[in-house]
Amino acid sequence: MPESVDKPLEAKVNDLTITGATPSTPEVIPKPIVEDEDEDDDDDEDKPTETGEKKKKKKKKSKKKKKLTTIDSSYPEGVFPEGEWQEYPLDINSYRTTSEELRYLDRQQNNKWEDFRKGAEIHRRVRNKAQSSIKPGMSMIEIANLIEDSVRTYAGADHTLKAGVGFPTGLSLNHVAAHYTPNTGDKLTLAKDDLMKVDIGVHVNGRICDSAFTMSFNDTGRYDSILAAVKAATNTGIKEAGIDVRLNDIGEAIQETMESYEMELDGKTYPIKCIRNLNGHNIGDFIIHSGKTVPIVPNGDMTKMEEGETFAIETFGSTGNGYVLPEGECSHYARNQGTENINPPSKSAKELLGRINENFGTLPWCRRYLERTGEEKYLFALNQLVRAGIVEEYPPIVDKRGSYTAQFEHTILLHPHKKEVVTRGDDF
Ligand SMILES: [Co+2]
Repeated sequence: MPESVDKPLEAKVNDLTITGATPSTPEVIPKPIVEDEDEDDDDDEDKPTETGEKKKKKKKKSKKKKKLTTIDSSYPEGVFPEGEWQEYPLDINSYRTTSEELRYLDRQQNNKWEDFRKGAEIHRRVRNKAQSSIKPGMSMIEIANLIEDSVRTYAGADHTLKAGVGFPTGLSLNHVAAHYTPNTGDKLTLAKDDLMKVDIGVHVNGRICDSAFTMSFNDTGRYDSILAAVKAATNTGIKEAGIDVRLNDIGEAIQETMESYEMELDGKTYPIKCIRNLNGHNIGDFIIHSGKTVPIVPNGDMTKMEEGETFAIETFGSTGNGYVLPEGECSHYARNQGTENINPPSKSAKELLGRINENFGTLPWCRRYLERTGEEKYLFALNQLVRAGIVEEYPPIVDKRGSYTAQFEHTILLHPHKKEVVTRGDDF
């Protein structure tokens, strides 16, 4: 989930991050273990959806399907697969790789790392299911439910703040780069030539795994070069990231990789540009965009990454302007930090804020999630909270109509001795 920067980049102090990783030291890349499910099972039998009829039909086809269970039942010891390990890029960091003392210090934080690894394993399994089940013709609501119900089932938590969905599932199509998820009543369906960014958040005790990929259903290779460009750019960002690395330098390396690609579309050649006002970001506990911004073009920010930090490294490529603006109906919202002292402007706004705090805290959420808590007819109160500055809205952000945008994203952990691309899988 990217952060968009509307001000000139020079004025920007903190925000998003994006990275991609090129396995510099290919070690073990965890593969999702899916022995406890079959690929088109429905884990959401307990939740009525608009597709009830279709699902019944599917069930007849695959009688052997087993229900998804919690991720804990696959890892009863509570030890989850590690991500991909990479050594830090700067020479001054070479002592870190072998330091016993640093490894000891890292183990002190093991609970935190295990939470990330658990979320990452849920992420890999959910996206594995998404990649095998999502087909053109499905409604966006159906796709969102498939993903989110799987996350909730694997997390198996009795409260949304313990573990589960970390932010609204991004399902942005074509020139829409990010921050689209369907609201209730949305009739949009996925078409064969759509280019869909699937941005999934999974949190465990507030440790958020933020990772995204792009899906194409066109089998003529139409989108191959933009997909290759963005995947390579994200992997460059991941490879360059590390303790003491300047954020500006990561952006510079990402842009160089991304913009070495071009794409031919219906007889015309387009350069693939970085979307320069979208960024990767620090990830804090329960706070998806925390502190530092990881640019995808050089932006003059000489701030360095530091030991112990966690980042989402994400890049966006586009055949359009390489710049996004807000457009369309809003679905994404989050509490603004530091607004605890502002009084909600009405009784209904106060009650709604209570519901938001109790269910999401500072995690981002969308209208559908609010409705799951039992809220209805909340829009007036919600808009009051937005106008009062207590809640921030994050509308869809779009490049030029007719253009195509793609995204890849991983979450990385800056351990004292090495970095861990915790959400890495065998798919991307
Ligand atoms: Co993100």
